[in-house]
Amino acid sequence: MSEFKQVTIEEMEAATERLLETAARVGADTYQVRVKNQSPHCKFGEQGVCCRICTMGPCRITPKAPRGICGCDAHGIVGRNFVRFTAGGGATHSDHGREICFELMAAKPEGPFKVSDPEKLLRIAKEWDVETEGKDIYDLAHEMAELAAMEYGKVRGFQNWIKRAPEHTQKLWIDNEVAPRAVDREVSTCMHMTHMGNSSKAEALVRQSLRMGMADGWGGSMTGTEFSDIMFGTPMPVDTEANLGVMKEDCVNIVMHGHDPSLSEFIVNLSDSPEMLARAKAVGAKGIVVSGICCTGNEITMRRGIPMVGNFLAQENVILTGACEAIVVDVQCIFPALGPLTKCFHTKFYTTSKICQQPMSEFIHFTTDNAMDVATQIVEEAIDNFKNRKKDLVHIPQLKAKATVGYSVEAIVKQLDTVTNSQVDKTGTTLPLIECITSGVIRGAVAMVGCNNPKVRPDYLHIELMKKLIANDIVIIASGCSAQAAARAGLMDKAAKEICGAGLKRVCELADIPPVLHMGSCVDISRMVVLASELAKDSGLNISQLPVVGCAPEYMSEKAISIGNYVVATGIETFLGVDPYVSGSSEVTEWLTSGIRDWVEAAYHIYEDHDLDRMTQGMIDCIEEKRAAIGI
Ligand code: BF8
Ligand code: SF4
Repeated sequence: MSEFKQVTIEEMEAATERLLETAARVGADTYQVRVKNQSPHCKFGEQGVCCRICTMGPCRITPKAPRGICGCDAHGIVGRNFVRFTAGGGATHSDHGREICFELMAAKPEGPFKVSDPEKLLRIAKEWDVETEGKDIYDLAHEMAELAAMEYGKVRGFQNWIKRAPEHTQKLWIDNEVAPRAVDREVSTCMHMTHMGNSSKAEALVRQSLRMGMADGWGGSMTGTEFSDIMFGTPMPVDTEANLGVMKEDCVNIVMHGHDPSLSEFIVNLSDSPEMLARAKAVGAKGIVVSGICCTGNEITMRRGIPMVGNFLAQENVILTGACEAIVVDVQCIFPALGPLTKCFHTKFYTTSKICQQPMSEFIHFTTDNAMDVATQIVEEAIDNFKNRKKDLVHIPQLKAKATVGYSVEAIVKQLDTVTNSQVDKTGTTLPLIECITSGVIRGAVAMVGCNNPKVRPDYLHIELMKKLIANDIVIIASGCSAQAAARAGLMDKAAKEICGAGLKRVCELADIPPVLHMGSCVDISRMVVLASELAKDSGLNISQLPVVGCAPEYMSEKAISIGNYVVATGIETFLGVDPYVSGSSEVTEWLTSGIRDWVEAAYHIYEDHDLDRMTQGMIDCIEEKRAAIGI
């Protein structure tokens, strides 16, 4: 095993500073400049007490003006804003999942969309009581994709996936009216409830926010995850690298950004082809490097070992290297700054989805009918663009860390099978992990998720929280930009066991895993709630009794709040390092941080000051309290 090499936050910040010098040279605008221009932020907006739901407003709540023109108070305004924030996130994740269903409907044995994991397809068909006997696998795939898409608009009943949760949890959801109905219906209900003159009661608004989040996590996101696995393969451990140094100066660099794994899969395949390599050599490049940012990056690293060049706030840095021939985006988390920024360099900026159309980009509509043509055009044009580099602008910071990624629930269970040495057959279960937890070798687990955010020192909380937690024998499962922060810092290197507590270090050695497990993209947080459900079923405990917490220390997006709502509603205490614009209402805050515990056995912990030590201690205390409560 090689020696552990961490990449520090200071090294990453120094690299960014160097790239900002290039930005200044070419007169480019960057987020660091725009943060200054936007500061200080509007206090009404920050507290969530501004309403512009009707044209009698906008109304802003102050001590002198405690009600809007219609009479709505701060609790109603904050609550309505929170519902709409959640609906934005839930709709976004879920629509991504729907797109995956349409792609699976177009799958054919000859490709390009194929069934890569027929075993998973059969397993889900059985779960959904669909007859599989004697059916062609592609016929079954089309039937299942159709059924999954119908879930978005089903007239009656709850999302199919909730049957995966322990019965106790399902009952809580149904009894407390947070069990998710059709995804589209929950989005509509959010918009209807928050129209002028409808709900203004904090309790009702918080309840609908949870149900909306549930339709995401136990609906659209789970569909996105599971059906992507069927099409592109269920992730298994694979070695890769992370940070800006994965780009190579003597190669054509193509960066994939966004969330949908489809186009990037084809681009990865093509970039390995002899024809494209020959084309690259012909323009003087040694090869082609495809790397990823944000959740598209997570999807292709988990399945293909493609390196992660950065996360959300690194998207401008990639272009500032001067060595990016093409940045190819699909949907979500794409800075509208990329258009103007790429124009300062030779970089081509491709938008490919009608959902994400941006000025100063080249729009090539990617569909199931033209998938390979689009991928070919982009790779060829990127290669041909190599010669247009402005050589004096090229600077790739030499920061790079090793990572092992690909820990789907299936991969974790398989990995655990290798360490089972007891008489009882525990194959295919989470029991070995439960034993590590009950014996105290591992104290518990934290699910670290979400974005980075200039309001917080970017990536600092992700990385430093994880380091402190693993030093305290707490294993981390991570996804989204949090996972990429960990990978860039080296925490997904198996050698990172060196900075773990003795117990976790031992487990990492025995199971041959890093202490921070990459579970995928943000829609893959659905994997985390499935894992929690499996742990609960295998241990006989309720999810809320497990020494497991969730944490989004630096999040910025509506999607993250939708996630927070389903994680908490699943029974997992959830720590936020940024206030979701609810501080303006004591009632909404009280419901979120305490009241909802009566419905779902968990609540939020909001750390508006995003203090590292307080957050670390808060999570450790929560885990230890849960251990004490079950007598371990
Ligand atoms: O869905 S963590 S910045 S990339 S929203 Fe976006 Fe946030 Fe990153 Fe993935 Ni998730
Ligand atoms: Fe103002 Fe009420 Fe209209 Fe909101 S709904 S803008 S609070 S009048």
